[in-house]
Amino acid sequence: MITVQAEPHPYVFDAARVALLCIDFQRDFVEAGGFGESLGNDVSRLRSTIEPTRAVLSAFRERGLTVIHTREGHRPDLTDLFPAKRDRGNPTLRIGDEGPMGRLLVRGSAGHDIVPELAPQPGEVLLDKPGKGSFYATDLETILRARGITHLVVTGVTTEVCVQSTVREANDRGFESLVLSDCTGSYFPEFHASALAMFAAQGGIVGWVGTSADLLSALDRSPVQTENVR
Ligand code: C5J
Repeated sequence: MITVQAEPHPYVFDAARVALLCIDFQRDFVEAGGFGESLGNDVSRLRSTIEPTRAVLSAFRERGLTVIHTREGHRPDLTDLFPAKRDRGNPTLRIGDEGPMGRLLVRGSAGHDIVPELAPQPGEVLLDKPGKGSFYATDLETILRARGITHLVVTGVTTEVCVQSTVREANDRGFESLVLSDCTGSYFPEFHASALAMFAAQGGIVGWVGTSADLLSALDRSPVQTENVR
């Protein structure tokens, strides 16, 4: 078992039963000209998440552990886009409209891709989702249960939107999540801080919060048995 220093208390997991979740590291959220910027956000605030996440991704890859990437987006005909989602945000530029990186949050557009630094590799799960939570209208739960995954190390953007929805959905389904504070980010530093505080409050009511450095040192201290690990 691997033990990571975390809040509200150490997070303990079996490498054969853990998955790294990389949520929505898409150009549309992280780069200029994408959906995030169309909403008036300063997307440079998310860039600090990339390097620590790249280090965690490398550690999981080196050990042959499960890696899952998600992308938020919609079918080109937008048949999976509720007005309740479409009609929010910038009224002059909406999901599906043409932006500098192609149609905003539409599958197949350049902006929908994951940033090159964190691009999925063959053998890793790539999951497209129409909502904010990664379990909503996807087969994520089936994939996790088929692999015997019980624990999730969570990275991604943005902390208080897709990360928060996913971690809450995971908790309701019985998965134990460690959210990495430096591998998650928000356009609003105060929302990042309060979302993390909420996860770990009340004895970890939603999950654990830790850092990439503490996770990496715990992995280095504990040689992983690669049998049963994908
Ligand atoms: C947002 C996300 N912020 N991936 N999506 O709309 O957090």
